[in-house]
Amino acid sequence: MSADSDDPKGLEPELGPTPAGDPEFRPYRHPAAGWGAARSVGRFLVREGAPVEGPRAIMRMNHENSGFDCPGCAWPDDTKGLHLDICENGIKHVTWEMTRKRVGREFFAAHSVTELSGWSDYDLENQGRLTEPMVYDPGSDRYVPISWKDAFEVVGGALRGLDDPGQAAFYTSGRLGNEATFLYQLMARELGTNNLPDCSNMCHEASGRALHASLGTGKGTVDLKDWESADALFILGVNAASNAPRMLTALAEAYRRGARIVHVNPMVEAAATRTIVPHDFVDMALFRTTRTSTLNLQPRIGGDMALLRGMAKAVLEQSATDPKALDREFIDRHTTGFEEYRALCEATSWEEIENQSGLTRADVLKAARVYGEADRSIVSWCLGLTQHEHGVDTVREIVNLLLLRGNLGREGAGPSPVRGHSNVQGNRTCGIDHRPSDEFLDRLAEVCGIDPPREHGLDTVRTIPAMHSGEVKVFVGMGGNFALAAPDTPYTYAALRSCDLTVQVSTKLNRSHIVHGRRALILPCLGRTEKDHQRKGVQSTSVEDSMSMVHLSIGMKRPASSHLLSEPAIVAGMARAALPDSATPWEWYIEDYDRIRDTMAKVLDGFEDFNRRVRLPLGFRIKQPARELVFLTPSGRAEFSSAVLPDVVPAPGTLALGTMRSHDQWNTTIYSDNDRYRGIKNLRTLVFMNRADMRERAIADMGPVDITSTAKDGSQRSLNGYLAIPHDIPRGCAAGYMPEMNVLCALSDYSTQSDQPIMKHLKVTIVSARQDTLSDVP
Ligand SMILES: Nc1nc2c(c(=O)[nH]1)N[C@H]1C(S)=C(S)[C@@H](COP(=O)(O)OP(=O)(O)OC[C@H]3O[C@@H](n4cnc5c(=O)[nH]c(N)nc54)[C@H](O)[C@@H]3O)O[C@H]1N2
Ligand SMILES: Nc1nc2c(c(=O)[nH]1)N[C@H]1C(S)=C(S)[C@@H](COP(=O)(O)OP(=O)(O)OC[C@H]3O[C@@H](n4cnc5c(=O)[nH]c(N)nc54)[C@H](O)[C@@H]3O)O[C@H]1N2
Ligand SMILES: [Mo]
Repeated sequence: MSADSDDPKGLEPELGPTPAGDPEFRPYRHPAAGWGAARSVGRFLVREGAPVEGPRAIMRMNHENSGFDCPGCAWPDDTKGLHLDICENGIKHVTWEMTRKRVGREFFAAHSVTELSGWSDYDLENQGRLTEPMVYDPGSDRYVPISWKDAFEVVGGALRGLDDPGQAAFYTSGRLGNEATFLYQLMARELGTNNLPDCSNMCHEASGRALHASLGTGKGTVDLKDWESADALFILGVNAASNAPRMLTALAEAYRRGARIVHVNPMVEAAATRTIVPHDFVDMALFRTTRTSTLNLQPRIGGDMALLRGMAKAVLEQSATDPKALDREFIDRHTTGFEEYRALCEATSWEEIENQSGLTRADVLKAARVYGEADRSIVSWCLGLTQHEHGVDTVREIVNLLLLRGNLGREGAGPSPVRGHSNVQGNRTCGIDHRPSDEFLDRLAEVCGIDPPREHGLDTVRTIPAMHSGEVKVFVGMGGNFALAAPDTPYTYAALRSCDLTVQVSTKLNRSHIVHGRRALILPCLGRTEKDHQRKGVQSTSVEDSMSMVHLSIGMKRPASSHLLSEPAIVAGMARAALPDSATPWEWYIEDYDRIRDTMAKVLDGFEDFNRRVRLPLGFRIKQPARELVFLTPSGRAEFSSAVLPDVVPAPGTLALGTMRSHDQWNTTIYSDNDRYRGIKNLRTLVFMNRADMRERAIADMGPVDITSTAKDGSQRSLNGYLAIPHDIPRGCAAGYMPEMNVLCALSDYSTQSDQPIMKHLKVTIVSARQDTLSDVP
């Protein structure tokens, strides 16, 4: 199941037909990005009423020191002063925030919450920006206005009234800037809890834990410069054209300079074909496309670890005759566990590798050859690798492979996870962690004069049953849309509804406002594009991208309403009400965010001289010890792992189903029901299947199907009446959209390695709905 070409001048991507593939399938009518993207953006700007302001704001996006950071993905900003370092989805994201539409008190007066619960998620968000704080009034079943002071008192009163601070949970969605993040965790810890679930618990927890165990720090080690000098790029489990579109530029540039690019994904996504580089005006004008792939491999869902093991095995076999195949000096000087790992690779048979990866040995060897021939390799990955039972082992296998050839701590080489939300990495750096280290807590205690709890707190999957059982009574959501993002939708709804108080700090109306606790608050905040005026003038916040660059983001737009507060100010307001005797100068911090940064500089590693360095062009890079070949592991070395391959082959009659995003959505925010690169229009209730799997089940193209998942504990969940779409995906695999498919994800099905919900590998049966109905007829 591969397609490759070593001919750099080749014009047509050689992508199929493949043994697993579908010879009738040709979805890639458009190259990624380019004019299709431009058209889509144009329509979107008009729809959101921002045809003039939108473009003006976009020109200020991701500019060193003078603009705001794109609130979209966490791909780093261009380092060469690119003037249009933007993408279709970033533009949609910004425009969605800048919409002219408003949800004011009249809206809430006109619609009861019961009525709104019948609205679609699209319709809820599409009402526009929230404008003032609202509180749920059970008598009228409506949200009614409340002053900020009273709203803070509701939160403060509820938190003060708890028997134990562990009865509160503070969720963070990865958009929150560093300064608000720091204050938020300080508030939780001053109250006395580490209950800090975050979206990272569903996202890259596996990457953090794996990199920590292997290299001593939980982040990637490379930056964009390294991407520019790698000889080989391996891209695993990322739909880059939709979810990290600015990566396309890096891929196109890599292709042009002759680098090899290997995509590993059960689905051949648009980024694995060709692109029109959106800021390259000559390309745009001439419709000139650049290839972004030299080899595509389509493993089965969960088959990546076997592929990586096979590549390592091939490198080790090669080393019997070619001493340069391994970097022995690096292995001896910087690593431990090599002999054990070598023995494990030898003991893993090719038959097992083929069976578990779903790839032929010849295909695995092709990837191994690219790796073996490259002096500098980068391996990059996203959710296709992490949201699995064995996500940690798989990411550690990436590191194993890199270590074999010393692909670490030098230019153009290393591990490079693609993070999700624009500041999800910064959230963790600045203290959002339900398992904080003692060193961090010691520094926090010393600098901030608090006595933080040492006991670990609740993560996302543990917060939900705790709310359900009444153990957690107050839920605060700092952004995000917990009700829909979390697994097991009906159970999560029931959990939120069991709370005494739910508080959502948000920019737009969403399901988490409609599915609420006995008491509920909506606290509307400024968006990242908006000017944040405080006593000492206009404030900026900082964010950290996927590659550990920290830089400032300054809003430039007039706020959507004069009643909005900034996120730091909302945290401070809640904290002051909850902690009336607090010694923390909450109000003083809000007057000038430089003061927050001065405190952060004393608490956080790598933030020395924060206020000055964050104002440098492009900001500063947090030092990555592993990059300097300093390993903060127990052995002081990079540690090979030796995990046996998991069995990922679906049981007879079942399929492995992965949930993922369409091109036109941002997590739980759906911009439209289209998925352009996969050739889908106006449909989300679908499941992509291999045509042979469909035939075997007598499912017609676009035929209605019922999907039933079976959890580890044997419980079952179903979605009915979905439409089956034949797609180029290996046999035994299926895919559909989150968040709708969270109905199929059992809360109890989280990885024992990472505690992440297993959102990319559901065990399902799919039957033709018609056939099912017929079988019910006596
Ligand atoms: N426009 C846009 N951008 C986004 C987001 C968004 O919703 N919209 N979300 C942001 C967030 S929070 C995140 S975390 C990232 C998510 O970015 P992605 O990880 O790209 O997100 P998904 O859509 O879940 O896509 C997962 C990809 O993994 C593949 N895959 C599934 N199972 C496997 C497997 O077993 N092995 C391999 N190799 N591949 C597999 C799927 O085919 C798909 O291409 O994007 C961020 N950027
Ligand atoms: N089945 C399945 N489920 C998944 C995933 C999957 O792949 N499959 N992916 C998981 C992943 S990776 C993630 S990250 C989570 C996402 O989980 P979340 O981060 O919780 O969800 P989002 O959809 O990003 O949140 C959207 C809401 O954020 C609010 N918002 C937008 N901008 C701002 C802002 O500037 N400030 C504040 N305070 N609020 C703002 C708006 O009200 C909007 O409605 O979903 C997870 N769920
Ligand atoms: Mo994410």
